[in-house]
Amino acid sequence: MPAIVLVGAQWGDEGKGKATDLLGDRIDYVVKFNGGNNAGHTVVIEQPDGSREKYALHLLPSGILSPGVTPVIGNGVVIDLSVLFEELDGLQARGIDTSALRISGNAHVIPSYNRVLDKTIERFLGSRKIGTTGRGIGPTYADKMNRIGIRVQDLFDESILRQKVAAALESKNQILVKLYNRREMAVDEVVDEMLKYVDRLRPMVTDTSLEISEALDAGKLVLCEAGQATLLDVDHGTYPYVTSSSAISAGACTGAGIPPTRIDRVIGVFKAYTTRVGEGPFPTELLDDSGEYLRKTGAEFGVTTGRPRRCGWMDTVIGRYAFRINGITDFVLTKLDVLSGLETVPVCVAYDVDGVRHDEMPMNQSDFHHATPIYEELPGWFEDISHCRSYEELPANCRAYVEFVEARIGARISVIGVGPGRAEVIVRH
Ligand code: 2SA
Ligand code: GDP
Ligand code: MG
Repeated sequence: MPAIVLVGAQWGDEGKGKATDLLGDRIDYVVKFNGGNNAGHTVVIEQPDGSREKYALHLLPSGILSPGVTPVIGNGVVIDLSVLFEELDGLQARGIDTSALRISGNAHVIPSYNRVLDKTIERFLGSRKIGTTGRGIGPTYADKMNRIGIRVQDLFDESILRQKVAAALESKNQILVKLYNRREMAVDEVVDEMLKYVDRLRPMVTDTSLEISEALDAGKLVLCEAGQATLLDVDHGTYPYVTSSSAISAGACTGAGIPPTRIDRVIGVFKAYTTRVGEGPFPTELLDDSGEYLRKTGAEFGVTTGRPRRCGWMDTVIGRYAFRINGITDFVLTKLDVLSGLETVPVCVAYDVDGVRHDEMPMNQSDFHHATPIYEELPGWFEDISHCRSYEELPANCRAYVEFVEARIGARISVIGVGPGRAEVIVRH
């Protein structure tokens, strides 16, 4: 059985959590392959009594909420151990069975000094800051590349763990104390914090790459779920305003340990407008009342940090780029309901960069910073579409919007979100 990869097609918060949850009853494994607790995925589940249960997942894959799904934290993830157990305890307290969770022994652990460094570096960068979530993500991936990272498997040999932490602290303390005037950290304090979790962690740790491969051989359906999104990818995003991991579909290969030949479907989650948290270029950003309208109507605030998200119109240049870079086979278009009530809906179809039209993403960072959107204005619709469950029920202008976006991106939109709830979707294909 082939694997499916699900990615964010913009700057994150497209509704990947909900999209994963929708596939919950069809998949056997859900694998988180990049990022850590910088992610914030919301899943809203309608209850039989009409109430709604809302879950916010950070480190755990969203598929953990579906009974019968085996959740996996792959080798490409960076793990804050205290968050891991806090999140597990929180779900267990709400009656979710988390006992099937598997964690790769090759995943890296976020040591306390990297949380301190992430926040300190951002403060020192001042106006040049990235706008990180402050969770220690960047410094931990940097340590991985520098070969001074601490992996989950290191926790099971205290003497090796001490040696590795001591080696890392040689340079970390120089940076903390000499560069940033912070206090020195001791090996014991770092090691003791990690060892607190060893007994609970041990039974969850396996060779996840092997287990996923065996599951695929046995005909199981595996969904690899990306954190963050295409334009936050460390290679293909708006560098340096990116996260530090591979958030595109190819990241599933390295971050889950599966070969590309195993993947045959890539689902791209795309919001009907655009948002971004943190710094960096954003051509269709609206700094006026329309931006405020989208933020309020779409409840655009960070799930992890609570930061207000920057909002702007749909950008199909980005959509085409995400389609190409990820090899997207199907798009899930979310939050279409948020656009109800607008006289016209502008859609960005190309950029003007210093007088030159660009139909594709400009190659140079500074060109992207100067890109001004070229819009086409589509007629809006006023009906509340949250009760629509079939494509035909959508107002004609709303369908015209979907089909216009489809044509500009060059890919089919298979699922449309018309509300945050599990049931608030239209499945077209
Ligand atoms: P980091 O912390 O090193 O990964 O930050 C680097 C950039 O990546 C962005 N980033 C995100 N963008 C959107 N959503 C994310 N998750 C949370 C959410 C964000 C929140 O779901 O709302 O609560 O603020 C996420 N995680 C990282 C980040 O803004 C930086 O631009
Ligand atoms: P993720 O990081 O991609 O999983 O997305 P987030 O959970 O950070 O943000 C998406 C937000 O949109 C959440 O609050 C979801 O509950 C909500 N959402 C998802 N799909 C829809 C939709 O179709 N309509 C509306 N109104 N909200 C949605
Ligand atoms: Mg999010």
